[in-house]
Amino acid sequence: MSLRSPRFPLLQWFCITAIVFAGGRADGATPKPNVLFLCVDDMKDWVNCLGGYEGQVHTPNIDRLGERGVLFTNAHCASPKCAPSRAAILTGMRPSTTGLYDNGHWWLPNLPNVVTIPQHFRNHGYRVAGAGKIFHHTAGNHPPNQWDDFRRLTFQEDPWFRGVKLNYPWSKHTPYPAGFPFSGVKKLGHENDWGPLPIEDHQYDDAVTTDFTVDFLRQRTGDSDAPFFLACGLFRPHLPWYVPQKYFDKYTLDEIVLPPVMDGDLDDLPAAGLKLAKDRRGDFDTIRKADTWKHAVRAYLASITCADDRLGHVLDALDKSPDADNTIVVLWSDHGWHLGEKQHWHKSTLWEESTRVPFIVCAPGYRPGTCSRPVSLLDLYPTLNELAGLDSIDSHDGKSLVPLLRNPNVDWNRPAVIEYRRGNAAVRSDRYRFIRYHDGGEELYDHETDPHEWKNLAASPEHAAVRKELAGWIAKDWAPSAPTKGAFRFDYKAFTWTNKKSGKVTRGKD
Ligand SMILES: [Ca+2]
Repeated sequence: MSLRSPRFPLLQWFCITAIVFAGGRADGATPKPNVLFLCVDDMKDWVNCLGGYEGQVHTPNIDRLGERGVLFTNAHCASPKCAPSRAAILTGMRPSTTGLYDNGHWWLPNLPNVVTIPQHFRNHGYRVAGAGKIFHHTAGNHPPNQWDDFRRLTFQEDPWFRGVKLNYPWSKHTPYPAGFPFSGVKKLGHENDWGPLPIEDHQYDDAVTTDFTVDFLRQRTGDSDAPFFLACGLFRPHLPWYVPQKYFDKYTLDEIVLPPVMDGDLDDLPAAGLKLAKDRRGDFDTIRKADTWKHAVRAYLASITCADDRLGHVLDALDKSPDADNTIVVLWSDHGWHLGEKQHWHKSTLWEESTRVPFIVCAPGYRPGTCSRPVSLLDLYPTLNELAGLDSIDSHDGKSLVPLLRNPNVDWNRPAVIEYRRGNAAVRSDRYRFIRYHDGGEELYDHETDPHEWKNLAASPEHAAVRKELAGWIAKDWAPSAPTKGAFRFDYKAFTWTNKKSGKVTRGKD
């Protein structure tokens, strides 16, 4: 199968996969489908096939994957921040179930008995490998006992880790390279910087991650291989927006379209909403004062295109491998991003900008299509289980999307629920977004008339029934916040956590 040309090879692919699934292999055994698990970081709906950006964004590879599988156009993260979003996807449980609400939580010492997606596949005889950022990237989030092989990030050439604290105990502090800050905006600091680094393309961490993935696929020889679960987690377009110059060259400043912002948009927000909008606004203020808003948007677009290009290498390698016809491919982003909408910079809000994500499921035997039903990335784990014929897990909060893969227009009365920190949630239905904060503050938006979420209808009597119905989907009980990193002593070489109070040891190595 070629992922490059969408017409004839696709038909061929269906025929082949239909034969594979109907008749099995010559030896009588039904081959398990492989899983290529692709993720990107902080990528909002600004990919061409989702149309979130009002200008031109170059994402030919995500677009071609979207043509091959089911493109979910109303997909949302479980939580709009890296660690809680990824922990929810990979454990199949909402933050309100696990208490993993923020980046300061390690998941394994708090949930020592949980079976994650990679572990579940490993328990079913899969060869499980990964590279890059799958769980949250900081040390301790990719325990070796989850994988047969894992290529971790180093940030070796990336000034980000040269901040106050080291995210990676195995990395070394080195001085900033000449030219830093590359954006020219001094007050933004290391995390918000952008530009090309003075290194070769293949030295960027994401290139190392995709090279690992490509090599894995190239080494596959055919029928005798165990099925694989292969995870490839790209760090871009997460900050800092460091990508090779050629991706910046795809965009000129003249063509950059700034996101639409309405004067007075924040006037009808409750206090908790105002607080989220204001969080880290200083970076946005600095960018505007330096007259670099368009430069920053260009850097974000360049980072999207860079990630897309690297995903293209992986898709090409899959095309050429003996596994091309028997591999489920999924692509997701852990959450979205604000570039000035609602006067906000960064993520960590409950609005569309932070929660809507690219999400594609491409499964052998299922027709391509577009699905506009609201779905959650929490649904990914049960979906993979059903597609691969693995045991389902009762504790999961999501629901298999296989009915939507069969028929993207099937009745689906389940909205997507997004949680951010304890007690704050958004509920996204086909048409509406309802938000309720921990202090009772509420927002309601009608996407049919207000796609930018500018008019809060929470106080509108004619929307009382909608508000009540959507509010019913918010968790009644919220787990207490899990102990944060300070509660444990982590030994990164032995991969053990010792609970400072109880002395209990959790092991991340077999
Ligand atoms: Ca993220």
